[in-house]
Order: sequence, then structure tokens, then C-alpha cells
Amino acid sequence: MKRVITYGTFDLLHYGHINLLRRAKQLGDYLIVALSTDEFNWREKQKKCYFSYEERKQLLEAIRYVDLVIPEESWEQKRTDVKEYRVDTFVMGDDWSGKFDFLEKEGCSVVYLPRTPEISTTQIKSDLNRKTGAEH
Ligand code: C2G
Repeated sequence: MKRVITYGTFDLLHYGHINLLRRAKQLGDYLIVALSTDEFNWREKQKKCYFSYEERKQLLEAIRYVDLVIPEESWEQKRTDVKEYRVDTFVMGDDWSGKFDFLEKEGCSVVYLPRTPEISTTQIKSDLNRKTGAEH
């Protein structure tokens, strides 16, 4: 069984995330998603999520491509995760290109997939602000 892992916040889940998860699953048979906890997001990415970790986890677990969701609590855990979960392939969108090549030393392949253009959580939030602003 080929095991794949990917990491992210996945807040305001959108089709760009789904495109990533679908292609990640196509690289193996079992897809693990390490989901950034609320604390990790705030401490390390200064991201205040709209949905809580539990809500984001519930959304991801409903996606057919996702087999397991685990918490991402630190930048460093990737090295131990790939060993503990016997990961064959580590996948991220190419906005992270080159950042995790060191994981190849842990015996797993590292794949960066093209991001889906034109969609991001930031974009959604600013569009909504503009639209609701326009209504007043
Ligand atoms: N993504 C994508 N296309 C988009 C938006 C996001 O392919 N239009 C991908 C990102 O490249 C990432 C995944 O979807 O691989 C999750 O995106 P985010 O939730 O924004 O993840 P990020 O905040 O980059 O956290 O340790 C790694 C971090 O946890 C990654």
C-alpha cells in the first residue's frame, strides 16, 4: 500500500484544496492529511482560522480522497511523521517548492503540485468583504 501525506490549514475549504487532495491521492492508495491546529496556525502562520480545528477536520474527513487526518502542531514533525506513518510520498502545492526536499533523506519522495490559480482563502475573504461592503 502506497502511503501519501500532505499538510495544510484547509480553512474555508475550496476547490483548490480539493484539486490538491485529489492529485495527492492519485499518487498512492492511502492519503494522510496533517491538519494545522488552531494554536499552530496562530503561533506559526499568524492565521486566525474561520473554522476551528475540529470543524476543519470534520470537513476533510468527509472528502473521499482523505483516509486519515492527524494534527499538525509543529514545523518539525514532518520528519517523524513520514517515519511513524511509513509514508512513501510527501506532497505539497508548489508554493512550497523546494522547502521540504530534506525529507527525501527519510526515504520518501517529495512532490510539489501546481497550485490551482485564482482561488485562495484570502481571496474569498476579500471578495466577501467587498460584496458585503457594497450592500451597505
Ligand atoms: N493549494 C492549492 N491551490 C490553491 C490553494 C491551496 O494547491 N489555490 C494547496 C497549497 O499549496 C497546500 C494545500 O492546498 O499544499 C493547503 O493549503 P493551505 O491550507 O493554504 O496550507 P498552508 O497554509 O500553506 O500550510 O506545514 C505546511 C503548512 O501546514 C502548509
